[in-house]
Amino acid sequence: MSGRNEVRAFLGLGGNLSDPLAAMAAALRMVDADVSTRVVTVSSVYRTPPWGTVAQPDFLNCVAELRTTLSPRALLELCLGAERELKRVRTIPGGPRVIDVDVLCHGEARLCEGGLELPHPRMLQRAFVLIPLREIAPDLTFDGLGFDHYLDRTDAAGIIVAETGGDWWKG
Ligand code: PH2
Ligand code: MG
Ligand code: MG
Repeated sequence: MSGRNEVRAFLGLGGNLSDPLAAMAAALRMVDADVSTRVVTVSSVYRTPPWGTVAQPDFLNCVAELRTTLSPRALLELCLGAERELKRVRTIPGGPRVIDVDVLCHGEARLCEGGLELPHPRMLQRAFVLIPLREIAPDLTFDGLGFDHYLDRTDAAGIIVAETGGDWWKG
């Protein structure tokens, strides 16, 4: 694929039921298998305390950097397709799940329409996204501010590396 029309995009993955490590690896392989999309860098896997008001098990989380020629909407559909393939069942909002694949950002896209808001509206408040994202893309800024600014305002307590390095998802 020519790199000319490719956009740099980031996904956030997580899960806390069954085997989330296997589910995240399978989801990344599905995304990478799409002809219009390749996974270029994956973070370490982090074990993270549940964020939010639902009492639930710890999560495993990671982020991935992509190159894609898909539109934001088509990339979201690819991610939702991977969730469906992995038999994600939606019960309690924000509650336990086998797999969650969120589009964090898509190039410079800023949009808010029909279930898709970019950059992801809550990513800058969530250490379970910021810590793995800083690991693979420390140069990123949001509204002109880098990771230190946002991480100072989040609670990173209890987040630990569960799988080091970016090759754990390869088959
Ligand atoms: N996802 C949620 C709710 N809370 N907490 C952690 N640690 N990691 C997640 O991925 C997560 C969460 C809903 O998307
Ligand atoms: Mg999510
Ligand atoms: Mg989601």
